[in-house]
Parts: sequence; C-alpha cells; structure tokens
Amino acid sequence: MKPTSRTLARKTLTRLGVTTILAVGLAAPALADISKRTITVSNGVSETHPVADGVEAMRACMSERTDGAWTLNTFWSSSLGDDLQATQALRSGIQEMVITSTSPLVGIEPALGVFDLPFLFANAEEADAILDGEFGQMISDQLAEAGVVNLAYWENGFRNLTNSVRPVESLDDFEGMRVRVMQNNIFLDTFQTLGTNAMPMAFGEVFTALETGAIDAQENPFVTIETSQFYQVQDYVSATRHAYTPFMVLFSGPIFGTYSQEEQQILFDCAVIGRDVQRATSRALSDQSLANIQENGMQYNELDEAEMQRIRDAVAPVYDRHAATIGVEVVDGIRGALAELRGN
Ligand code: TK8
Repeated sequence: MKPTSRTLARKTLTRLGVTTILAVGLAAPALADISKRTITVSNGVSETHPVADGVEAMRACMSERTDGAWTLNTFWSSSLGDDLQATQALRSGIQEMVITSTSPLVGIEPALGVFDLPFLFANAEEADAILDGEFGQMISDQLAEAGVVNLAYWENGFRNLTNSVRPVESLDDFEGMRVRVMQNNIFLDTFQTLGTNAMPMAFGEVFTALETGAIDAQENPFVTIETSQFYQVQDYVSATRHAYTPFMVLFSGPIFGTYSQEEQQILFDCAVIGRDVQRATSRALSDQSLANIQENGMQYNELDEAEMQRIRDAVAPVYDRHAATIGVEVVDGIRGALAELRGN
C-alpha cells in the first residue's frame, strides 16, 4: 500500500524522535545503565481500585526516570492468574511484577502469616510504621530468599465481613455462615473459631461463588467490596475490622538480577512513590466506598464494644496456635515493635 501523507508524517516524527533519544542518550551518561524494558504487572483487583492510582504514579515515575525506556503493562482482575499463581510466575522468572496480598503467600514464606493474626494493628498509622520500618524490612529480606523482591508495602486495608444471611451484630451471628476466606490457615482458623463454616478460595472465584449461593459471606476492605461489586451479590456489611492486610509490590528475583543497579534503584524508588499515592487514595476512598455500597442496597452495621471484645477474646488463642508456623521470634518481634510504638 502507498503510504499516505499521514503515515509519512508519522514516520518522519518517529525518526526525529529516535534521533532525539539518541542525542539525549549520548549527552546524558546517567542513563547509560538503563535498558529498554517491558514490565508486566498483574493483580487481582479491578482497575477501579486505588491500586490503579498507585500503578499510575509508579508508571509516571518510571517513565520520567528512564526517559520513557520502560513500559508498564498492567493486567487486572486476576486475568494473569490469582495472587499465588502470579507470584510463582515471578519466582520462575516469567513475569516481572505482581501486586498481591500477603495472605495467600504463606506457603512460600510462613513468616508472612504474622499479618494475618486477628486484630493485630489498631489503626493505619501502626500498620505504616511496622511495614515501612525495621520489621517490614526483615520480612522483605526473608522473601528475597524465596526468589521475590518486595519493592514496597501498599494497602489493602482493614477487612470487614459481608454476607447475605443476617447483619452480624454479635459473636453468635457468625454461627454456621459459609464464609470464603483467603487460602491461609490463620484466616481459616480465625473464622472457624468464630463458628463459621469457612472455605478457602482464590479471590477471582468469590463473586461467582456468592452469586450462585455456594457461599454466604466474604470479608474484605470497603474499597475492595465496592470495586469488586460485591454489593450486587451481598446484603449486609458489618464493621468487624478483624484484620489489616497489606499488599506487596513484588518483583521477580531472577529478573531483578538482570537489572543494573541504577534500574534496581528506580524500581524501589518508584514503588515507594506509588505507595504514597495508593495509600492516600485508599484512605480517602474508604468512607466513600462504604457510602456507595450502602447506596447500592447493602445494610451497614457497627458492633458495640462489648461484642467486639467478646469476638477479640474468642480469637485470641489463634496467636499461640500459629506462632510456631509463623516463627516464634517473628510473632515476638511484631509484638515488641507494637508495644514500643504504643509506648508500653
Ligand atoms: C486480590 C486479593 C484481594 C484479597 C483477597 O488479588 O483475596 O480477599 O483481599 O484483594 O489480594
């Protein structure tokens, strides 16, 4: 086909662009260690989740720091596999990046189970201090041995129960509910202890399982409940705040090893820039998400303090039952760090 004037114009532009890049490349030795890269990043939430805001900030940062040499290829809603499958793809060096919950990865690194302990963090500030501090770094160091590099901790958030049976207003209301939990023994134990019929399941299967009535209930932060449209298939949402789960921005260990030092630094720096945007968006949206799911027909309730105390007491033994698997020193470590934060 004869090239139209349009395609010719574009070709000229492209050629000019290449010349400019070459010229800049020669004039800027700082970019000498940066190669052209395509980074595939997947995750389980939908593109409307605050994770997308973090990814956009990370993308802008990478584009600026590499002068456009890097492309970030995003995949949403478990389209490249669930959290665990994607993380295994990282370990074998066939995918660069995943933004994943810590919970489904306890089979890879049992120490991650520490974040699944019920009622561990009292608020977001505590979570940030622990995750971004020495303790979070210690966990990241352990993950490196498993073949993945944790670039930063982002936020999933405080988790709340939704179901289609009844509002959960007391410990007794959990009884017999068929609730989906993440593939994680600590969550399984917590929800069995609360009296539910708990079933481990990958996140990507939850909507359909709720829709078909295979399960009655699930638990996730308000923003995840909203952006996954669980309000379409759930009637009640109860503010249980029974756990705070982080996201991690993981990078393939084998691929990381092929990056220059400068490139590795860009990965870390941009994941942290993304983190700050992602957490801020997640927190700003949380109340809005709760309002939106109510507008979409869900009935919301909080539990009174006496009932919350009964619930906390009921699940307290979960800590001791899983300390050996998580690592006694890891559990003691976080307890010590939290005690110090709380000033006692
Ligand atoms: C998304 C999951 C999800 C998590 C879960 O991939 O599985 O319930 O809370 O957000 O990581």
